Amino acid sequence: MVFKDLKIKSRDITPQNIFERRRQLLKTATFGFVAAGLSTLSLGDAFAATEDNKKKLSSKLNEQYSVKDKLTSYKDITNYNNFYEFGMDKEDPAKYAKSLITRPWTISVEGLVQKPGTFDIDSLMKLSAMEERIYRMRCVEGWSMVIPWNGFALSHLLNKVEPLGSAKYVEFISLADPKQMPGLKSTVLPWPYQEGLRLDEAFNPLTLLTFGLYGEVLPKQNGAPVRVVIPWKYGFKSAKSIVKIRLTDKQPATSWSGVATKEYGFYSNVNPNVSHPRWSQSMEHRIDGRSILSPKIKTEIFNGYGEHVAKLYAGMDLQKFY
Ligand SMILES: Nc1nc2c(c(=O)[nH]1)N[C@H]1C(S)=C(S)[C@@H](COP(=O)(O)O)O[C@H]1N2
Ligand SMILES: [Mo]
Repeated sequence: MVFKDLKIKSRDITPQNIFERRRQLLKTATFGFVAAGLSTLSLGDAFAATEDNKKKLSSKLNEQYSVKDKLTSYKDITNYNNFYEFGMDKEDPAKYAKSLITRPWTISVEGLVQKPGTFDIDSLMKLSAMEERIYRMRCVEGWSMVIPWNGFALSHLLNKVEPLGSAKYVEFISLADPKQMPGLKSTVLPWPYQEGLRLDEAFNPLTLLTFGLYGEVLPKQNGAPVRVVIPWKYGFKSAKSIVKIRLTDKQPATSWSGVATKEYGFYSNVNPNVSHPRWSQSMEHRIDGRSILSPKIKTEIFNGYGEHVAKLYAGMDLQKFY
């Protein structure tokens, strides 16, 4: 029986083991069969001792939008974070985001739309088929990760509310609740955390409304219960723990460009040719298990997603619109 070897002792199983195993199985069997098989296995043991928010998500790998780079480990993805609502050190979100309450949770979608609405997170997750997308993520600070996300194109939600012809931008607003988020005491950023995209960027199929990673619902430190992921832009564009999405006709203000306009432009496309005012952006340190002494790798324009997104910026001076 093909699944026999999956009955390993639970202490030997990490979410990553299961994920890798599942991907191998997916290559040799049809998806429905594997999904049905997995749900009846004793894999539950592996998760029994974990938090209830570690629920598995079944999703299908989207090969067209996935890279083949070596994955960053679950441990690194969930312990080296930027989520200033929970502190400024990379280890802070893993330590303090436990206080985030992710149910009940709603997103309101409003502004220049025909059908504004409030979406409950659990029904929102069923709006479209969940996909797995393996994306490169590049932080402006010079490190990068390769993360298997779970979600579906943001366009599915945007289409549901029917944007008006006058809508030109999409604004994302994160939760800002001082009772749950100790980092709000700091004035390093204006709260709530706010980000934005041009409407065509928001509709690009790569822009992912994201509910999980490594096949499980998002850990709180990664922006539970719902965030966006925009892989051709620096990480800070990918707002976490979103409560509001607003369609506008004017370019929205964004938290980071409010603090340092020269350093964090509205577009923030990954671009090795446009330096941050204080450092070069031409190289990156890939966090994927290699030694920290190993050489950095070259950063690619649009983080390597040019074939999908370069057309969005045809004719634009990307030195000016950084
Ligand atoms: N609300 C909110 N969203 C946020 C941030 C934040 O501080 N607050 N940090 C951003 C930055 S700088 C990065 S690099 C990514 C990190 O996402 P990750 O921790 O899931 O890797 O989240 C982005 N989204
Ligand atoms: Mo970042």
